[in-house]
Parts: sequence; structure tokens; C-alpha cells
Amino acid sequence: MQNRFSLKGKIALVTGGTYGIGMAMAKALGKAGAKIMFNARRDEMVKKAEEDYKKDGLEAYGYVCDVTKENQVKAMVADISSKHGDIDILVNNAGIIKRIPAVEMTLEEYKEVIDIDLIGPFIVAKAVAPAMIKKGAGKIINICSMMSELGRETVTAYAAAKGGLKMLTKNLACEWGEFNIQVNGIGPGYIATPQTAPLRENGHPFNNFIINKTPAARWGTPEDLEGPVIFLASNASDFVNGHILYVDGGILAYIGKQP
Ligand code: NAP
Ligand code: GCO
Repeated sequence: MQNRFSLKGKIALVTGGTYGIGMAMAKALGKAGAKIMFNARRDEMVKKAEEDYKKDGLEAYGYVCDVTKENQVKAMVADISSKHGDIDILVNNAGIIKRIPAVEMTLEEYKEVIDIDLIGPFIVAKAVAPAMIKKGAGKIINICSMMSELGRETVTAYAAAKGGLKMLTKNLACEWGEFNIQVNGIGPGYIATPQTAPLRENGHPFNNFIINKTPAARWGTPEDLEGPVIFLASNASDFVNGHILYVDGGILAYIGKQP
């Protein structure tokens, strides 16, 4: 049974793997046997992350690549294929959020979130799919969100992107399932990373709000996503397709603690 979860000999690309959820998932995939490829936009962060992976004894190769730039993505995928082999596992993790009331958000701000969080995953999936189709196997995991299902004030662009990412996941699953490519999503709950730091720190009321909305009564950690990503990246999930696995401590099941 353990072999079902082994990633030995696999090439995994995790976008946005320089810190946060992406790095945690990439390290998990590496510890399960995969060779890690990762990318982000800032060269200094890519270099720092490579050192971090090495400290954990993991073989990881970083690329400075913006997921919204198709030419950069194609060049990265081609370089990985020529130096290491075709990508077996793609985790579309790179993403941003802008917390701005819709009426105040500029069109440029809205488009930037959609570009990175929804168009980026399409660009990268489209770049890795031909080799997966040729091989007759592949795993694509899109990192969705609570906002793939729920809304809240100030995150309109992000919710639109993550809602779209849920349906992109389901539709690619339909289109590529016959080639033995499983396309699924992970929907993390509220996870303690730099992205959510403004909501947790300096006594922000959102901190207790989320703890009261979560049956697990805590914020998630990036490490909480290690098992789910190994499951969806491994043969253990070969008949799971078009599924969004929510790793949220129960938020989506809960009306919230009685006052
Ligand atoms: P984070 O701490 O802000 O890290 C984001 C990562 O993505 C960084 O490595 C960043 O590096 C990279 N990135 C951003 N834009 C990029 C681009 N255009 N091209 C390439 N890389 C890019 O975020 P996180 O909290 O770890 O979240 C990771 C993913 O999980 C996101 O998709 C987020 O929406 C999702 N998520 C987060 C939570 C949460 O509570 N934290 C919950 C649900 C879902 P550079 O800036 O250097 O490019
Ligand atoms: C917010 C948070 C959330 C989390 C995550 C929840 O401002 O509401 O940033 O959007 O990032 O997506 O699943």
C-alpha cells in the first residue's frame, strides 16, 4: 500500500514554491520521492529557497518565471524536460490576493489577480499537458480556496479567480481524463502564511473570527497540506478526478460558534 503513495522517479513542478504553502507542498512531494522543480518571480527568493530545500536534503531546482508570461513558462517547462525529464506532477500554487472593496478596486488591480490566480494556472497546465498526454499519465493539482465556494467583503477579484479555478479544474479533468491525467484541486482553509499575516497579527479581529468559524478551532499550517498533496500527486488517487479536496478544518461544514 505504501507504494501507492510513493513519488519515486517523478518530476514535480510547484509554482510559487519559494515559501508558504507552495514550499511546504514541494517539500512533501520531495520527501515522498519526487525531484522538485519550483518557480517564482523574485530571483533572490528563488536562490534562498534552493538553499532551504538543500538544508532539508531535497533535490530542488528553482526557476525565475512569472506564471502569467507564457513564453517564460514554455521556456521553463522545456528546460525541465531537457535537463530532468517531462513533468509528471504539476501543482498550480502561485497566487496573490488583493483585499480592496470592489467599488474602490481599479480594473488593473482586478485584472492582476485574475491574471495570476486564474490565467496563470491555465498557461502552466497547457504547457505541461502535451507531454502528459504523450506519456499517458499525469497529475495536475490546482490550489483553490474557501473563496472557490464562499465570498466575503474586499476579496472580489480573488473569489472570482478561485471560483473560476474550481471550474477550470473540473473542465480540464473532463478533457484530459481519457489520457489518464487526473486534474484535481486542493482548497486550503485559512492557513498561516505571509499571505494571511495581515489578518492574524496585531490583534486583528479576523484572527478570532476564523478560529470561531473553524471546528478545528485553529488556523491551518502549510504542513497540514502535505498529506493531501501527496495523495493527489500519487497513484493512490488514480480514480479521483475533477475533485476539490477542502483542507479547511471544517469551515465549510460549520455555521460558526454560537456567540
Ligand atoms: P504566499 O505566501 O503569498 O506565496 C505566494 C507564492 O507565489 C510566492 O512564492 C510568490 O513568489 C509566488 N507568486 C506570486 N505571484 C506569482 C507569479 N505571477 N508567478 C510566479 N510565482 C508567483 O501565498 P500562500 O499563502 O502560500 O498561498 C499559496 C496559494 O494558496 C495561493 O494560490 C493562495 O491563493 C492559496 N491559498 C492560500 C490560503 C491561505 O490561507 N494562505 C488559503 C487558501 C488558498 P513571488 O512573489 O516571488 O513571485
Ligand atoms: C482572506 C484570506 C483567504 C485565504 C484563503 C481562504 O482574505 O479571506 O486571504 O482568502 O487566503 O483563500 O481559503
